[in-house]
Amino acid sequence: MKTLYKDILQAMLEDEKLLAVLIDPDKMKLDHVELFVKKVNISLATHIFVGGSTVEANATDVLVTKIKQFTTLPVILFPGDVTQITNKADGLLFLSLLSGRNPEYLIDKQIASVSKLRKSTLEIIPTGYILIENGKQTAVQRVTATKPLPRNDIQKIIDTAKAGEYMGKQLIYLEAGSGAIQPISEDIISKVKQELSIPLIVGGGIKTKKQLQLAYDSGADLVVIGTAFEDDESFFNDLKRNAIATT
Ligand code: 1GP
Repeated sequence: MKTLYKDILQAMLEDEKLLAVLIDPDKMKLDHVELFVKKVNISLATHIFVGGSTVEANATDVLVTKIKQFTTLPVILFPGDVTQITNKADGLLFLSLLSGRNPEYLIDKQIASVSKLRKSTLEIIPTGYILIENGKQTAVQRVTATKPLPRNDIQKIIDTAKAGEYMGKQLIYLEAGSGAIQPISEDIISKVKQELSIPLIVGGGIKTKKQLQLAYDSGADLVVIGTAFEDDESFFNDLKRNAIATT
């Protein structure tokens, strides 16, 4: 049963906040997966996302197989490329980079993925992916050869997100870029959220519990965190399942 999207939508309607831990196959050592995923299991995380900008072919398949041995959390692919699609995951963010003007990332790679997806059992979730300027060049920017939307052009950001919804995207993902110095601002999150009736994902540069809470308070339905866990796994201690509920 494909209920990933239904569950995200339901969480949004009930104002239950979601957290995805992003695992980059390029950075995660296979012999560390068990320990890492066990920490994820006892944290507030509700999802595991797997993906990266540059990943060796097959690495995602091997990694997802291993992750699935140690968790019952849904594993969703957040692919940087067609080679990162594996049927071992539960779902796939079918991304279209709406902030950029590179047809490769708007439609060509999506077409190239169809032969793989046609046979797969993955739940495919159409997602409008919007990169916002963050003061330094990000991997997404470099790999996709696109410009992010200027962070001070809030109307353009809102209209891009809304256009995504009109196009039929089921999720909008506001991305500051992996390891961003500044996460997406509260102002941008809240203004985009006000216009959308679909769930809003926010990621990039969130490193503290306070920043996580601010993103939620501003209207993020699902927050993605990767680098902060890669840099310091003790961050999981701040995000133990019962810790935030009492604050
Ligand atoms: C990157 O939004 C994700 O695509 C997560 O970013 O690695 O900075 O947490 P961080």
